Amino acid sequence: MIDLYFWPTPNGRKISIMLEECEFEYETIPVDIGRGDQFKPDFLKISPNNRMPAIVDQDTGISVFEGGAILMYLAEKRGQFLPREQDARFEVLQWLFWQAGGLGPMAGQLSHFVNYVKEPVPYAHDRYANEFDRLLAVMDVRLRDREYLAGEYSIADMAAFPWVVPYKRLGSNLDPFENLRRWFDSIKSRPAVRRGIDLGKDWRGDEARGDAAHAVMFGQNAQTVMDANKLVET
Ligand SMILES: N[C@@H](CCC(=O)N[C@@H](CS)C(=O)NCC(=O)O)C(=O)O
Repeated sequence: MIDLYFWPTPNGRKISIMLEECEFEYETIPVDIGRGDQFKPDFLKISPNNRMPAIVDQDTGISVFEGGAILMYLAEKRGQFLPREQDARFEVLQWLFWQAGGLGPMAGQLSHFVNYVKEPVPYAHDRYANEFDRLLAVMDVRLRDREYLAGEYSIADMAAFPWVVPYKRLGSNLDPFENLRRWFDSIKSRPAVRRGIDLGKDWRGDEARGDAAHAVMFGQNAQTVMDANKLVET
């Protein structure tokens, strides 16, 4: 049994998709990031970066935070979606790290300047919009001669897909990217992906719209971390 610490955002959905693909038994523990659940002492012990997703594997007692590490853990536990052979494994890992270090952060910042900023900041918006589109083009080129990012369907695809899902809301367009569109439609049609994407879709609430939620999510600094960790037993 896996405990999934989750909120329905692209980073959370990477893991709900993987759990569904692997047919793991799991229990979902909501981490309402607009209400400050990410600062609760019990959660910080599992996820010291005060971010979800995180998991606890009840079978081993191991806890893991960071989406990429969680995907690797689950893939190794199940023996699926991350090949053992070195060349195939590193095909997957390089695209997994590409997502974690590029597509996710750039799309996340673009989302901030599209959805949450109080005063428009055109320079920042354009910087991240161009970067998001550049990364979509990188995927499109990669997918010219292969069905999935690393050949076979893998955790690299599961990591990238939820960050392509909001492309319209982010002001982008898949029309110039024929190969990416094919990849996107193929992943979207997988029943496990649909179940993973739908998890918690009714509980989003106003976490990013109200001023209180905005302050929790975007008013964080070093002091926030120091204060929250005073309550964490070591
Ligand atoms: N690099 C992390 C990013 C996780 C992340 O940024 N999660 C966001 C939601 S998408 C979060 O928990 N935010 C809480 C906050 O901003 O306080 C991963 O891939 O798991």
